[in-house]
Amino acid sequence: MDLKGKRVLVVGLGKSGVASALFLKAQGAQVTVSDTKSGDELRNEIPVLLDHGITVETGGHGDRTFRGQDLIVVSPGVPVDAPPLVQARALGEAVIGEVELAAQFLHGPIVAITGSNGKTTTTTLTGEIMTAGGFPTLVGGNIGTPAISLAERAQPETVIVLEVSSFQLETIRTFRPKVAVVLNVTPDHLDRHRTFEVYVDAKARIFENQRSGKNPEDGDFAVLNADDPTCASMASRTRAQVYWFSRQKEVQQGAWVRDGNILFRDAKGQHREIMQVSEIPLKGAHNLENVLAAVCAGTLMGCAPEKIRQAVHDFKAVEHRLEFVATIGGVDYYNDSKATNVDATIKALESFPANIHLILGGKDKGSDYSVLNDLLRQRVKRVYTIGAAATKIESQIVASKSGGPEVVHAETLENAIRKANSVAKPGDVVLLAPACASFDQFRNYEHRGQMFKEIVKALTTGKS
Ligand code: UMA
Repeated sequence: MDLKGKRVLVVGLGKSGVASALFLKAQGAQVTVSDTKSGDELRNEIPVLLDHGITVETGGHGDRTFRGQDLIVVSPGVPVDAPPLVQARALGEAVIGEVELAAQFLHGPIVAITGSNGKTTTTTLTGEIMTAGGFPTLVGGNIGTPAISLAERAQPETVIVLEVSSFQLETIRTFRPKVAVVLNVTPDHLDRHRTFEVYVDAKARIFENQRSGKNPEDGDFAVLNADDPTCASMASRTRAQVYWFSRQKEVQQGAWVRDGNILFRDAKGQHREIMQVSEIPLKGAHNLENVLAAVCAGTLMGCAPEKIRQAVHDFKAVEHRLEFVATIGGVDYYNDSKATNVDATIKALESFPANIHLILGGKDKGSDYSVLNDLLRQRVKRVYTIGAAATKIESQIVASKSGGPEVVHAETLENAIRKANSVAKPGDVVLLAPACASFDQFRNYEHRGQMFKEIVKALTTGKS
């Protein structure tokens, strides 16, 4: 892609937009950036762009800004059906996402990881496995480092491990992972995708440009969760060789568990032992799935079993994913702020047998919270609702008089933590696994998790 002298519009001025605009400018393009936020809200981002000679439009997307562009690069948070984009496409203008832009400039093999939950843990772990295996490796994507920001540092032999979201996959064209991993697919982002089918279709685009290759070694690989029915049904949507992972059954090709051991079987039917399940330092069955997926990706990329074992063994939980924060008066506090959908909350609840004080709520994404009811009955002592979704959650979860937990309308995170702290008994767990996005009360899920940790740590100091 030759960008010299081309007129390029970047839509959205978050992390992806800033990184794309600076990259495009460095490639010699004439760059304009457009964002719906006001200039004041974007006061931190604007100066660096102006310094680089980039034109900035704030406070809305002007019709005329979108006309006559050679290329439009959209940020993942911008809906594909936003009116100016629909109009631009109708006029024949090229509209791509930031990940597609990156794909044009990242020449090394890409390991792309998607799924409704577990993406960040699996991406980070796969990056560490590749590094332990001696491969030059860069990690980025939805994890928080825009893929385009890796382009400058990436050499042709660099392995690029990317977390990719359904939003990012919606705007690809040529993006072609050597290894495409789909961890699981459960309802999420229905406020944007409208239906589960549209969401699944977006995820399945990870396979769109994969190739079969004459010999098994030349082609691409798809790694799928054999225990997740939607994920398993995606096998028919790739030309790549399919490898499976399963925590429940033996697989023909891929990674599975036998007698507490993780095994990997290759295309020739030969299997080898990778490590024992008991050596995994992460809590929860979902993390075993994440490890199995990373074992597949690492092995398919050529990492030796002992290097994989070492990387898994040394792995620490990623921040905001079932992260242990503190024990106060015998009560354990866990931050799972990244549990931004109902399925992630289910996985968090499954990680603790009982006595949970659960903080739920935030910005609703069109979710059905009633699917939490069985686990709420079995494992949760009290629910504390916060944020904009509180009333909807309260109307859908089972009431205490019907065998459910007591529900406390706490409104804010701080209030919820303090109320939980005042009643929790030694052996209880206070868990932030909110099943919602954070944008009603926080900048993002990291901000929410950070606040959780700060408030909990203040309790420690208050008590000592
Ligand atoms: N904006 C517009 N017009 C619109 C909509 C938004 O101008 O119609 C502007 C907003 O005013 C804002 C900017 O776009 O200034 C935000 O863009 P963005 O939402 O794409 O945010 P980025 O900072 O670029 O972050 C994005 C991902 N965010 C989303 O997909 C919502 C980040 O994933 C990702 O880490 C980053 O790119 C780098 O790749 C976050 C996320 O929440 C973690 N992802 C979702 C998830 O994991 O569930 C998909």
